[in-house]
Amino acid sequence: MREVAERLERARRVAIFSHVDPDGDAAGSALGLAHVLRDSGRDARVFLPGGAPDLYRFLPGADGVEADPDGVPADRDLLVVVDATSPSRLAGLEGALGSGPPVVNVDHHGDNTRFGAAHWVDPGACATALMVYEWARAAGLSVSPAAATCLYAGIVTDTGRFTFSNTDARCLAAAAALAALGASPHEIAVSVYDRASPASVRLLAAVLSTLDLRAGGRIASVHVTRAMLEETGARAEDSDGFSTYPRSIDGVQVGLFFRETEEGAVKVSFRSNGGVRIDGVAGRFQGGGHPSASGARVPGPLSTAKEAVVRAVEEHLRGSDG
Ligand SMILES: [Mn+2]
Repeated sequence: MREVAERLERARRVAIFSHVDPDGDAAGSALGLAHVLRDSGRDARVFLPGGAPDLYRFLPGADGVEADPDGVPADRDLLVVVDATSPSRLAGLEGALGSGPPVVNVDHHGDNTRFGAAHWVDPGACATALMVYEWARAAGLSVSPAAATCLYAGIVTDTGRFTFSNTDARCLAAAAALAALGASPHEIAVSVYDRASPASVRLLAAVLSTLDLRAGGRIASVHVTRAMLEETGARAEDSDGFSTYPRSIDGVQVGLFFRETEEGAVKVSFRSNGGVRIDGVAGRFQGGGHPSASGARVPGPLSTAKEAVVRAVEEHLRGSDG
């Protein structure tokens, strides 16, 4: 942490980047860091691939989020990448790194490639937003209600509302402190979780009807196709939370969620129960993530991708049976 902290302290004009398909922690940690830096007299710009996701537009500062830059903004003296395991996760932003100012890498994914001039990777942190909060406290910097709101949002979403196995005393203590600093747990929960459109509920019904149980009920999967999005009028991001359903079924050790992308590839979310590690299987498909929550992007079509992934998970479960 120390070298990253020193570089942040010296920086005056910072650009902050995060990963493709920005989730609550990507947006929350990037915006929270930007608030803390600005409140301590720095200039900070936030870049997210595709801009701020609709779901996180309510976060203070989301209006100012910029999409892919044309190269590194020339006046920056430090680039900070948050919540991204490798530069390839930055998609269109990847090209902005490497030629310009030094990069520091702040992340909580154990499989982070430790890229950048300095890195701070803490797999024990429930969210990158937690790390940003702890850095701000250690540096003696103030955390405004706006910053607290962004950082809390990162923590609550990356812990599945404080239910995933990464939820621990450290993360709850930070959440409590952020609430004391002005984050509203209720308003954030309503903004993120209680805002289903009719189309998104119809999409959920369609997706759940694809439920497929394999390996004697130890593997469960559901999928969403482009056609289902068209038929229901839902948006791709409306399915963001659906990966939790297959895993929640009694007896399921691995839950899979397959999403057909616009380009014809298939995004796979891996979720596991009961100490089954799933990040290695995601890694076989050039993906990665956390031991019980990982992701990968697999070539289509959907049926082929699904069979390949299910087979790999079956093999993995047989292997872990010893
Ligand atoms: Mn995260």
